[in-house]
Amino acid sequence: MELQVYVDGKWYPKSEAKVSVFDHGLLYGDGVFEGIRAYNNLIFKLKEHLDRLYETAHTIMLEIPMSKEEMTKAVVETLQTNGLSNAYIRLVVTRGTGDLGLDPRKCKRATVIIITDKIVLYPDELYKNGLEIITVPTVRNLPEALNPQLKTLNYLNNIMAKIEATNAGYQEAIMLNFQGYVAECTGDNIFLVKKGELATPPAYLGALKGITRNAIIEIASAQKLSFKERILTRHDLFNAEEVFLTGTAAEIIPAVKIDGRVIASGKPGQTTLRLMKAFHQLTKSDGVRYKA
Ligand code: PXG
Repeated sequence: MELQVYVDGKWYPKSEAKVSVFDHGLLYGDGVFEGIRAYNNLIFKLKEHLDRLYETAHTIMLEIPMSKEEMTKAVVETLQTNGLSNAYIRLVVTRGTGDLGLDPRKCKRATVIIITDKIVLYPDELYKNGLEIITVPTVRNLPEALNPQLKTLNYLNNIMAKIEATNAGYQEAIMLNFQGYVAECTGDNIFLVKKGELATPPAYLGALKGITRNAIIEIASAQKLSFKERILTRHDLFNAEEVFLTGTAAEIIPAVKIDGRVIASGKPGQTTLRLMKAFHQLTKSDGVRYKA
């Protein structure tokens, strides 16, 4: 059976799930989204993802036409319909169908889409040996223009950076903020370890408050690993003992070479490996269960 996609209260086969060409999500990138994962019938950090979705919607004054409880139920039912025990969940809420003008008041009702699909995993080799990444010219959006803490459908800033990385032969890019400080990657947050201390840039300097980022900060605290949010420069990354990226898709992935500089030994570090293990443990136990 074809995968079923939820659109506004009904399920459609993947090939028939559609929105209007007048949907402002398409015309203007006017909408919000989340990327979530389910591990062994548990939806990881669903509450945190829904909180971020609804907060972003609140800021852009987009009314999601269902409560968080109704959204939870719809996500659960979509996973059950598709019989997926391990899944990538894409929740999208667009401004809805309007006219060709910008005015969101013309869109009478937001469109809610829930896609659940098999997860495409990065090759094992990258987790074992680490990624090589580069800094790209495109800087992260200014918080005063389009705050990177908003997870909106306007992802061109990140896509530009991704293109620059792939053109240069790399899979992921470091994005600096307008001041030249390290912000984040195109779809991941970034951490370093130096003198036994874990650090990541504060979100207000131009990063998404990643849910994986937050999980790592909590694990670090439980493990009595010292942690600070602080300003980071490329120099700090080049001279770190360990660097790794975090995100729902990638989970935790070591970075071993940045802009041609080998990071420490050039191999994933002990702290990174320890955090990876604890994170995998957490995904096995933490989450909203949707199947016995
Ligand atoms: N920063 C940005 C800009 C992101 O888009 C993260 C950090 C990590 O956040 P979470 O909450 O997932 O730990 C993201 C996550 C992909 C993909 O295919 C990634 C994201 C969104 C869409 C696709 O890698 N974002």
